[in-house]
Amino acid sequence: MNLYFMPGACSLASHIILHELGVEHNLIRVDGASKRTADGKDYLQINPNGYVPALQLDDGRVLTEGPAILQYLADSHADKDLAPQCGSFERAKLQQWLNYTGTELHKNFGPLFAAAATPAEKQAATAKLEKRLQSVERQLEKTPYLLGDKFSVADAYLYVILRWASQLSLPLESFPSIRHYQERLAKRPGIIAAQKDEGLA
Ligand SMILES: N[C@@H](CCC(=O)N[C@@H](CS)C(=O)NCC(=O)O)C(=O)O
Repeated sequence: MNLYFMPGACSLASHIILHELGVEHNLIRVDGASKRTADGKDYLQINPNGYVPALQLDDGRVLTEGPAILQYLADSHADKDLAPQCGSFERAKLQQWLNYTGTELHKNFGPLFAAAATPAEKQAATAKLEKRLQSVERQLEKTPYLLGDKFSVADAYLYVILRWASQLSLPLESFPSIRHYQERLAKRPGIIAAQKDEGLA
C-alpha cells in the first residue's frame, strides 16, 4: 500500500491512521510544485487533481479524498474500532465531523497558507476559523474525543488541522478544551510515529 503525502499536510491524518492500525505502507513524498513523486513518477497520473493524500492499494487501485481514505482504512480494520459501524447514527456523526473539519476548518486555512493572500483576507479567514472552532470547543468540553469516549479517524484529521493552527500562531488560548485535546493526542504513539516519519517535530 502506498500513501502519497506532503510533510505536515492533510495527508498526515491518513498516515496517522496507518500507524494506529499497524498497516504496513510505503510513504511516497510528492513535490507540490513539480507534482513529481520521490520515486520519480508524475503524480498527476496517480491523482489528476495534484493534491495529497492518495492511497494506492497493492492491486494498483487509487483512492483519493482524505475523508474517504480515512473511512476506507478504518472499515478495512473494523476490529480496531476507529469508525462506528456503517449505517449507524454514530457513523453519520463521524461523517458530520469529517465534513465539518474538511469544509469549515481545513479549507478556511487556505488564505493563511497562501503567500498571495492580502492581510485583510488572512484576517477574515482567522475570524472565520475562530468562529468555527467554537463548535469544536463546545464538543470537547463534553467529551474527550469528537465522537465521545473513543478516538476515531475524525480525531486524526482534526489533530492535523489544529497542528496548523499552532504552526501559524492562530491563538487557541480561548479554547482550553481544544488545547488539552491537542496535548493528549500528541502523546499517542501512532501520531508520534507518523510525525517522525514525515520529519516533523
Ligand atoms: N479535497 C481534498 C483536499 C486535499 C488538500 O487540500 N490537499 C493539500 C494539502 S492539505 C494539497 O495537496 N495541496 C497542494 C495542491 O493543491 O497542489 C481532500 O480532502 O483530500
